Amino acid sequence: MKKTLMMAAIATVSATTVMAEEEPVLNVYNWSDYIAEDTLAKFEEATGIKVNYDVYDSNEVLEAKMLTGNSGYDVVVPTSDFLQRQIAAGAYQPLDKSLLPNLANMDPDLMAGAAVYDPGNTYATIYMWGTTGIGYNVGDVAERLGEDYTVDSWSIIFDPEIVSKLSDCGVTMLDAPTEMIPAAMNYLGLDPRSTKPEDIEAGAALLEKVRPYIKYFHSSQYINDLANGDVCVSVGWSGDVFQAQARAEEADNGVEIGYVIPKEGALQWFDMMAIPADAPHPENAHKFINFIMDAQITADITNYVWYANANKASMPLVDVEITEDPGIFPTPEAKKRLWASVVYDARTDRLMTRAWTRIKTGQ
Ligand code: SPD
Repeated sequence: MKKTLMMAAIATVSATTVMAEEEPVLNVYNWSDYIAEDTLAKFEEATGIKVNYDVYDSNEVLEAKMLTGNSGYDVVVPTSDFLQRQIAAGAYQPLDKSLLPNLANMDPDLMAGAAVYDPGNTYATIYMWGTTGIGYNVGDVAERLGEDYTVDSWSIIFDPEIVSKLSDCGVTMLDAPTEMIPAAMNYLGLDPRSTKPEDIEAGAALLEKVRPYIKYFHSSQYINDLANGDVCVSVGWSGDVFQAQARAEEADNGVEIGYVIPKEGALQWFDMMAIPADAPHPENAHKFINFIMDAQITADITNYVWYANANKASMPLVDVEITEDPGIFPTPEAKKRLWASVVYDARTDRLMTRAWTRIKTGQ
């Protein structure tokens, strides 16, 4: 055998050996409140692979780990705009699509939307998607703004006259600068996708104006707080607000929670499953991603976490109260008012982060 051929043969054998030797362990890092109760147990039972599962509630936290490397995670779930930046930094390995037959279940239109951030869907597939809108306590808002008041506008957050009347029952915002500042820009009639420093500063100035009426900035605490009646208005992620609604119903505590995609529009985002470049168990990672894309498994997750999925084959298995809820699957009319997240360059990112610190600390 020629030397090069022999080397290639050895490489193939050792690669096969490495694959065969992968320990039955998988380290997953996902958003909090984002999986069905039995998903991991079902995966473990089906594959014999033990899952270590950690959670986060911020893209910035995940990004810091991905850009540092050596996270030890095998599957992570960045939002599409952050994913694009992390792909450019070499943080992920391309998916081996031959190991993902369930990709056939995915909705081609939604995957094309995600491909804007990851051409060819090379590095990631959609986990769930949603919108960033307003969760509110129906009774508390009616008490303060009147029975006839309709919650349908960002003015409930961004108009000082209105939000000041709600601050006693608790108004909260996501701790997510790249979502809150564009929402404020949009309310001002500016392009929420603009990266012009003056537009970003205008959005930040509006946030500073309403800052005195905001109880806290946090991206997961509001679920329980809304459900328990401890806060009354939260800028939140669609499914999380619906989970608050479900928890309140379950507790039978008299709290009624609504979710609205404001008439001025809202952010639509995709959360993507990806495998870090240095994942210790890439073969198990592929098994997990393929398992999640099973129609029944995805439907079970959507039915539990109230987030829209991009798995066309799962739709008949998703509860009708979910598929027909316009807060979860927006109507074609509402879809026209959604904007897609922007991938910010380092300069704009710094500008946003600095403005955000100023807004949060009130300095
Ligand atoms: N509890 C799950 C929250 C998922 C939120 N995804 C982040 C979207 C960022 N735009």
